[in-house]
Amino acid sequence: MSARLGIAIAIVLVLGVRTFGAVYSYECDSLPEETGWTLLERWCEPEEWIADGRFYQRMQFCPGYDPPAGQAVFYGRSLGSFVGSERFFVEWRIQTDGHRSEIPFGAPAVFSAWSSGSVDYRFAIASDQARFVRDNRLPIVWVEFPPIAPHTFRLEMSGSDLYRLYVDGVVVDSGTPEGPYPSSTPAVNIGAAAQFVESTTIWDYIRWGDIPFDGSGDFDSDDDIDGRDFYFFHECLSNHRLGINGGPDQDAGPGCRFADFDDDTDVDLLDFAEFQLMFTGGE
Ligand SMILES: [Ca+2]
Ligand SMILES: [Ca+2]
Ligand SMILES: [Ca+2]
Repeated sequence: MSARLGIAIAIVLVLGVRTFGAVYSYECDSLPEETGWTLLERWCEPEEWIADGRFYQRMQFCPGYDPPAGQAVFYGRSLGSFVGSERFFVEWRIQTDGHRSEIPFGAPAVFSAWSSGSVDYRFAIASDQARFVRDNRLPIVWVEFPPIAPHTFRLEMSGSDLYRLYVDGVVVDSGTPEGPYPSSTPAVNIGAAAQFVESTTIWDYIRWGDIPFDGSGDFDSDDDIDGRDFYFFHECLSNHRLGINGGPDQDAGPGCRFADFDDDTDVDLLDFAEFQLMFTGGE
């Protein structure tokens, strides 16, 4: 590793990675309210904590209340600064042991990119199934996946032309959106709740912003390749998760196309060599 990259890693560790360039990133190394999220609802004092760069939400029943009235917490954050983005993504990595029978009740885990207009992308996520709703007038999309493992959800939007949903690197739904997004006072809400079954949900990260150009090395689309980009490049190089792997001859997944300099879908040491050549170290 070059001295410049060694320095870059140190910079990233200090910065902790927040809003920069055209990307926002919550890496779940502190509680949401400590990083600018707004508490929307907290019912019956559930336990929440941070461990190993992950945000835990333990949802239990509420003493004195019969189900369905378990604990719940929801947070929100504006997407206002991204209105007009032509190539927008939201990506989050989540694990929950919550039961799928909770989904009709808006539990066990929820993620929504919503607005005051007609365009919403709303998810209820259980251990082995997720429900994806864009509009109550449109068909519900159900997604199945292996239980109680971290899963990577990624939604890409191109203006009014296309939305595409990936789970663990595989396209599970796509089509023409009802309009461009982010638009009409957009925001992201996240949270967890227990209605009839208790659960623990673990968030690893939540990110959104302009989709970086393929093979650019510039994750945050700010026209340089620096330590901030390296944080995400290194993740792509060393990834080992369901359907998304770093290293030679592995598909590194849609979130890592920016790191694939030679356009062969993997992120390996050949890509790393190119990243080092392109590294500018600017801020
Ligand atoms: Ca994390
Ligand atoms: Ca950059
Ligand atoms: Ca490659």
